[in-house]
Amino acid sequence: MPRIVGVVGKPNVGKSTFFSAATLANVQIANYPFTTIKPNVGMGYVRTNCVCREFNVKDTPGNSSCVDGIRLVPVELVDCAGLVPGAWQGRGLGNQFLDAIRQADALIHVVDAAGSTDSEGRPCDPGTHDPTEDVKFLEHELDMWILQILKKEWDRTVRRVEGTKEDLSSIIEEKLSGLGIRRDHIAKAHAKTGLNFERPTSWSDEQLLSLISELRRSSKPMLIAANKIDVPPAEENLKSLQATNHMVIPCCAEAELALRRAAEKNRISYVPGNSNFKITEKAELTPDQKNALARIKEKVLIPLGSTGVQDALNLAFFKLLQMITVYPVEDADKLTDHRGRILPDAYLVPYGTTAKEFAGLIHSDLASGFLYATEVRSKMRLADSYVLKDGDVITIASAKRHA
Ligand SMILES: Nc1nc2c(ncn2[C@@H]2O[C@H](COP(=O)(O)OP(=O)(O)OP(=O)(O)O)[C@@H](O)[C@H]2O)c(=O)[nH]1
Ligand SMILES: [Mg+2]
Repeated sequence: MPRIVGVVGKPNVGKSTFFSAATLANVQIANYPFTTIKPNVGMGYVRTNCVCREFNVKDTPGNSSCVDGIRLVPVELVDCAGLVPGAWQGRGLGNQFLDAIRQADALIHVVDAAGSTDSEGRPCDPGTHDPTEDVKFLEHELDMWILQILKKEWDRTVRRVEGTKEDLSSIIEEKLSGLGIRRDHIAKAHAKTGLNFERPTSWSDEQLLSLISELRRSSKPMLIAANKIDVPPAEENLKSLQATNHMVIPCCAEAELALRRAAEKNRISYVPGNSNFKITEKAELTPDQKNALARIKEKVLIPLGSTGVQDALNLAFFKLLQMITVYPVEDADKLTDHRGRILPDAYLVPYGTTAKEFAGLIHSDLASGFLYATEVRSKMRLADSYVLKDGDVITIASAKRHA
């Protein structure tokens, strides 16, 4: 199952700018709240060191691309409508926001680190709004949303559970499956809170809320993109944002968008996530364009090492979702598929995926006829239950061949 990351936050913080920089999709961006109404879904990329350098081959990627030994693997992103306090009760574009978030497996919370927008996303003087409030508020909104759904007929349900010894986890799963909350999330939250699932009538309101917060943390893990870092008070706010116990990535979505657009027009060469770019020799830049690029270098790339957008995407998939990159090939010596392409595909799979499960992700026939898999480096045969490692290059022997 491909994983989806949601770009979330209050209005006017730069979510669509971030999304557009990551996907190069043309979406509406403007300095007022509720610019985005319908969620935008698009394809971005995570970057990882390609194994082509280690094997010393020139690869011919199919499902991904490879630039200077860096594999860019496609991932799905959703740009959500802005969330305002009370969204769980339908305030603002609450319903659109929450609907989009159902499908998300992890969240990049874009925060206006400069504090230049109030809690509803209206522009205010930089430094006058405390961005840590936005972090607390978003989590509260999500918790209230989950609580509202779980609470429906809760009292009756829990009494029944105790009477009939039904499994409470299954009931919670049924109630919350529409929010993307699965069995493993419930098990994690259960273990974390230590609540007695056989006696839910004994839980206090606080205990129920603590379960909900844990369900949210496990089903929608979140990191913070501290955006508008180019606006002076933003850097001062980083420490307090870090104190909220989230990964915080300083970010300038606007700079990333400018660099990606300039690269698209061949004015510069730039690999997303790099700490530098190069102006193309034949590029005819206007003085304004030159100045803008120089400013990005001086204000963002040199002090921060990158614009932060790619770092946020990578951390969302590799750390929050614990994805790894695996390269399936058919010929272990040539590292090719049946069409002769070298290291054609890079698959992102969650850590814990076994060799046989991986076969099933490529093609169901490969899994049903699964004989064995080998790891190309060691040439060792792997058991069905072998847990794949990041950077594994795998061949799969199957009694059935897929087309
Ligand atoms: N200074 C600065 N401004 C930015 C940055 N990123 C976005 N902006 C500006 O912030 C404003 C809002 O950007 P959007 O991307 O439309 O914000 P949004 O969060 O999608 O807003 P809604 O769709 O209304 O929820 C625009 O004027 C952007 O140009 C940044 O990194 N630095
Ligand atoms: Mg938007």
